Amino acid sequence: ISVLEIDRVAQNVVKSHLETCQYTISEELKRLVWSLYSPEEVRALQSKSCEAMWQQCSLQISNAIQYVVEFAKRIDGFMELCQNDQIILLKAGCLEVLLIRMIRAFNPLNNTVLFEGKFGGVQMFKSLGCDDLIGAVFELGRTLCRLQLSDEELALFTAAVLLSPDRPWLTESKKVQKLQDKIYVALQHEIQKKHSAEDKLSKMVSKLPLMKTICNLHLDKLEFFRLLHPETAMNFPPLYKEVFNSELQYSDPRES
Ligand code: 4D8
Repeated sequence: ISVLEIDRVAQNVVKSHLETCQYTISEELKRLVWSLYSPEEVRALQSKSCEAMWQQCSLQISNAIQYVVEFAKRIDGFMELCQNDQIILLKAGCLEVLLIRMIRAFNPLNNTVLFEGKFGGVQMFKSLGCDDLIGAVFELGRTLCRLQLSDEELALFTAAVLLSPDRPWLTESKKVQKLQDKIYVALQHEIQKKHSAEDKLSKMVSKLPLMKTICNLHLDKLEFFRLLHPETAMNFPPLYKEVFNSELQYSDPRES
């Protein structure tokens, strides 16, 4: 594998990320950091019903997933995988990608995250009744922010996570492995260019288990919520339902 090819991989992935990362102008995000939910607004969010807050969060997640699907489609090689594998990779990886993308919208100085235009802390998610899940998400936000990833590193890391060859039921995991290998080489190369700490990549990879825990916790919470409020869960956004339904069915998140 040549330097030329590594550069091509990096350029494609970074371009795809920048085109699909929602908040393209980081200046815009920096400005938003100053708009915090007021205590009254936080109280209003807290006094929402559990169902209404779940609906609101599933909508936000579903909206963010659309950009992740678009990101995946633009990564060279992804569309050449069989349709079955494309769906498996997206279903398995898109929450992890969202959680990594979250650092762009996370302020570690006051532990707040961007949610519908303003920043707020863990308390604003109180009515979800998922304190452990939210706690873990914010902890991940803090630890990932400490790594101070550049947009290039973020792009390559999310692409590598998406192209994980070890997802269950992949039919061409060798092909996925080859794509991921190239992306990791490009990521290591990018890290070296910036003269960052040598162990930055291993530090990034060491956060993957916490992400997996969060994904499983989210699925558990969703399953429980569905038992308690089946009619609300039925009205969740189609893309959210497709990506996170537990039943193995051949739905295609790229179509929504
Ligand atoms: O760019 O799309 O504006 C989180 C959601 C991020 C969940 C979103 C959320 C993001 C997960 C709302 C609820 C991450 C950005 C905004 C909305 C990802 C929690 C916080 C996107 C990056 C920050 C900024 C609640 C956007 C984890 C769990 C959800 C349940 C349904 C219980």
